[in-house]
Amino acid sequence: MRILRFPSLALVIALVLALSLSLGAAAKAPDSSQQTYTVLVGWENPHQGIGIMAYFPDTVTIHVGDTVHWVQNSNEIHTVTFLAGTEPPPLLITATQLGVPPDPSPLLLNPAAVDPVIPAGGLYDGTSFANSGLMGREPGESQQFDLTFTAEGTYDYLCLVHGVVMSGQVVVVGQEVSIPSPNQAMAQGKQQMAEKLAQVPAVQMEAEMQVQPPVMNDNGTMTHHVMIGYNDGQIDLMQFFPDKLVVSPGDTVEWEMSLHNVAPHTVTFLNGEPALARLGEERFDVVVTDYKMKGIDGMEILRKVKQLYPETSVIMITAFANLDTAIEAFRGDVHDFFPKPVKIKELKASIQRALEKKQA
Ligand SMILES: [Cu+2]
Repeated sequence: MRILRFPSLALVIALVLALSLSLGAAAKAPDSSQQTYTVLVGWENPHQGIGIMAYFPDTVTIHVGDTVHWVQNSNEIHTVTFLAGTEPPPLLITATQLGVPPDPSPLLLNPAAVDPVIPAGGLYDGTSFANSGLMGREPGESQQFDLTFTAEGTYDYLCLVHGVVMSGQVVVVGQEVSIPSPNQAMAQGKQQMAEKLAQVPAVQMEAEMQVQPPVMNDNGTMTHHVMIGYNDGQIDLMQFFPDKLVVSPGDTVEWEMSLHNVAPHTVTFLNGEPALARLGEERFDVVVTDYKMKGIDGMEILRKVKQLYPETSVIMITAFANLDTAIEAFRGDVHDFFPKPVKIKELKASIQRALEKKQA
């Protein structure tokens, strides 16, 4: 069966080729006039926990026959979805609705929202639902999405993860209309990005002002408040406010989701044990560990890393810095050793050196 398909496929290709050759000769506009416009999907600084939920540029004007090429530009997941008049499918769906057991998770990603729906040949005339599927940087998520527009019109799209806050538009005009080049359109996108980034400090301050002050309890202990996440339209701060808190034994810390928040978050304390388990699963270039942790100590992590991957650099941080701990650590071939409080700049520089050493 399979062998039979080849000659027929070859015939189809030959026919298509002949057809396009004859069309090419007859048509006025050659294929080279078809352009590809790139649109960046989202923006993110994962180190600072800042994300921008927007397409850059948010509106792109193209000629009929041009292609729009969306490129994933953040770790945060997004979609590029043309609803064409249909209702947006919810991103999450209950296991019961999907007819699967509610274990281990009662909430699942909705296939109707996260599975790609690509029109035949990537040719889109704006009349049907089209979806990039889940774009992201995890395995199984797509990094790019392309559509070639075949009809004049204005086509709105949005991200099913972030809703209408994150929306864009493709304006398709006839060949006779003069429009910005792909480079000019990208420059516009970069300009929009710079404008959004300039708003981040103000949003950061807005968020910090919403944190509840600590409260003194009857027994003399304190209750501290930490706000989780903050979102101001397209600017999303994936941070804890404050991100560092000094408390006394007996104090309580209450974490609360910000009312201005769109993304799900967790509050998770990692002790050494999960880290040790992960060391067995994959190789890391650099491991940063505390010297003393609940459950396991940093020396044990250091030994395990060196035993499994002698080339991995280990950086140790400790509040119990004295000569003995330092000697013990350096004997165990630690790359660097920092007493607390750690200056982040120094830690970054140390990680950088460790990475360079590895590449050398
Ligand atoms: Cu999004």
